[in-house]
Amino acid sequence: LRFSRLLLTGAAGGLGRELRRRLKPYCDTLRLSDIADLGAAGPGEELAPARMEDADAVLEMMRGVDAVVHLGGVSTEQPWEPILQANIVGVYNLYEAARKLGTRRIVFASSNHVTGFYRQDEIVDARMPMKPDGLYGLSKAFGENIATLYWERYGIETVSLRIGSSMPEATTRRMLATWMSYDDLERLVMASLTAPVVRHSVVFGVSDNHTRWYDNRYGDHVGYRPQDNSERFRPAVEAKEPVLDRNDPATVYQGGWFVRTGPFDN
Ligand code: 15L
Repeated sequence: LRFSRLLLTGAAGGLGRELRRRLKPYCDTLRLSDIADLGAAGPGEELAPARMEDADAVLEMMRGVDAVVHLGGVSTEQPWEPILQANIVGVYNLYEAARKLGTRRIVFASSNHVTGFYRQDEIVDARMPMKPDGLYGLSKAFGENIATLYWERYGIETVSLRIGSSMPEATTRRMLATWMSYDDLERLVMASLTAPVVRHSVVFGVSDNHTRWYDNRYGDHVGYRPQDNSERFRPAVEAKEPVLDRNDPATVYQGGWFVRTGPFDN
């Protein structure tokens, strides 16, 4: 066992439910947080539900953990207020708690939407300027920037995972490039938790797909080596989407439909 106590936030969400069972073997105690129902604590689990915008609750949630896998917060394009609270105030509260408690490492679920306004015929690496494709991507850009600040000032390490589309199957043309299997997700999170030195590193979270938009050279030291490939879904995807509208922004840009979601009337 590498960790005595690991915290997983967003543990009731799509990726959280997967990682809940996959991370347990690597720690004595897996602490789980979410605002949605987490069910009962299993063996070696403990529940610590907290609203990310509640600084006191976040501090308690973080007390005594070796490291954090932070998936909590809003995971889609939404109006400003929920994004501000969960993803901006919430991530500030997370890093402040890490500073006060001396938490060593955070694995931050960032998103491909930090760079969603690059085109699908461009290759993006972690040093290219961010081009968020909406308020959600903007909030993840904030999360990556606060990670840099807290590394430089306080020595708290972060690996920001610019996750593509981590789902059971690739079901669209876009997902042939953005898909990451759950097995590769586990590989990515474990590499991020265990790499000896990461400072603040940015890794694109995709499988070893033939269609490629991302260049992970600046995150290779983290040691993530994807082993799956979306190619086996291609025949079904091409049958379902034989022709794409090349004038549709969702086809032009890496962020897909996120680039044309909203604006919202708050
Ligand atoms: C994300 O960041 C979302 O959290 C996820 O639900 C997917 O929509 C994914 O991006 C994607 O771009 O496919």
